[in-house]
Amino acid sequence: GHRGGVFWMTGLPGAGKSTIARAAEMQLFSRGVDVSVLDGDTLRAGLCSDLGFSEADRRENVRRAAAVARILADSGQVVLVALISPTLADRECARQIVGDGFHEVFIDTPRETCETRDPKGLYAAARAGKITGFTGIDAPYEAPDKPALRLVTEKRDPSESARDLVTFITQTTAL
Ligand code: GGZ
Repeated sequence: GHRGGVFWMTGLPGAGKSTIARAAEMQLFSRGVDVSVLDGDTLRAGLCSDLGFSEADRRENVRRAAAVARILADSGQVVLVALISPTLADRECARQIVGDGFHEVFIDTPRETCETRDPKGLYAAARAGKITGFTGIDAPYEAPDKPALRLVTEKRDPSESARDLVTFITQTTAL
């Protein structure tokens, strides 16, 4: 059967993408599922270390992540991609690259909540003008219209959101 798939997790900075992806990875791993996580931090430390946060660089970041995700999914992996991927057009491009087995997952956390969490102090830095072009403050985020799955994270533990994601993954792939 077709075991692989790409679960493309989009959302604002601080929405919980990476945390939920890592928790879901552990839950899938313990079920014996071949799973990998591609997240912005990891990619930008290596494969995408030449890229910044301009529109063009974000587009290229998304394109590379999609190309890698496709290779991994074609080899049978469940791939969790955790990228802001702020524009509808860039996510549409990712969908084209991945082809069948692309599933958009919206990590739906209001900006105010992300800003309150501010795990790395980047919202505060953006408010203070120390960072410009920060998504949610002075760079756009276009929420998905009809995501395959929406995870509302407010008032819920990341491991609960991860469990919902894992349930969705097992329903959509032949695991
Ligand atoms: C958005 C930024 C920016 C700007 C640095 N805008 O919470 P984080 O810190 O660790 O995750 C964010 C990460 C976003 O990288 P992505 O590759 O997911 O972005 S995109 O899909 O748009 O290419 C954030 C940090 O990088 N960061 N500056 N200006 N996020």
